[in-house]
Amino acid sequence: PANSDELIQRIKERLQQHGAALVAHYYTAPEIQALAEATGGMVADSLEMARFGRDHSAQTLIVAGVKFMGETAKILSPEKRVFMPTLEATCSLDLGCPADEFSAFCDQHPDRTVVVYANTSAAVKARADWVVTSAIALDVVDYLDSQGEKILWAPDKYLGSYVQKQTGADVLLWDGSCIVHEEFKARGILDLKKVHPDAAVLVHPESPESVVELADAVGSTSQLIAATQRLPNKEFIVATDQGIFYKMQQASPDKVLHIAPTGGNGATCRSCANCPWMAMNELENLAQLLDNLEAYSATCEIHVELGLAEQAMKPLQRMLDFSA
Ligand code: CIZ
Ligand code: SF4
Repeated sequence: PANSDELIQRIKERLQQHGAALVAHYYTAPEIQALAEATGGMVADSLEMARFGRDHSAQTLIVAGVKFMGETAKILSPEKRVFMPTLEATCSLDLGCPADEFSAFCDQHPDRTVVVYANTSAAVKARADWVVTSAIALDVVDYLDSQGEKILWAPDKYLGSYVQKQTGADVLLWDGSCIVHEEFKARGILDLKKVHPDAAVLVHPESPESVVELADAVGSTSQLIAATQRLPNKEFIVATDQGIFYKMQQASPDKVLHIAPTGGNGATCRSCANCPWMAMNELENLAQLLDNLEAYSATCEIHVELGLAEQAMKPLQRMLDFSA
């Protein structure tokens, strides 16, 4: 088998040959994020990935992340070809919100404005009035509340109830969750804080309420990275996917980062707090894909039916305009 130096070299050459740009999510493996950086691509959250892909001159985008991120990139750039190392990389929030059931739920509540998280399929986005990421969920719902609108929120119930509490809006929740974030335990974080009493706690709002309550800062991936620069603490306990440590440590090289425990006993854990679908993005399958894009079109290329893409673009465009 090829060693990783060979794979990295091969990937770099092939990206150049194809004139392709590699965009990677914060939760992918460090070597994938490093490749995106080294080749003029980008490491970002889902919205910034899609925006970067849209604005980049490359006609071929390679998205290292999970499927909804590839779909969003394709919806924003229908004229570009979008490939992923594997289309099997999905997300428990996307899986837990099938478009037909969701559409029926919306039909039962026609008086509510439908707000969906970015972590959803193109078909679910197409049924929504608004798409939001965790970075702007509070601002958008605050705005809708000020307009007197009642909200139907999907799919993440933890993020939804966080948004409901912060804004005071009338929010009806879909029952979905992230299998990574819902495993963080308040008890474990409190135990770890005894060992690191000066550490600030950073929490992604896909985590359970009891964990959010312990946070010194709650926010999206990019907001949590910024918090390590903004807060004076030298140490942090971080409740989000541990893939984020690559960029977080880069942003704050002199700070000490601890992964928040997912068990109840305060023990740190190396294999947990790591999304199994993000981990499907590997040097091997990335290199294979780039060796022959056409051969992998059936298993790795994102297609979103044109009418569906146009429908999904409307709530996405609303979000882009709102955050502009
Ligand atoms: O948990 C995720 O998958 C996140 C934070 C996605 C994103 O970048 O918005
Ligand atoms: Fe989905 Fe959670 Fe994985 Fe993010 S970390 S892709 S929300 S399962």
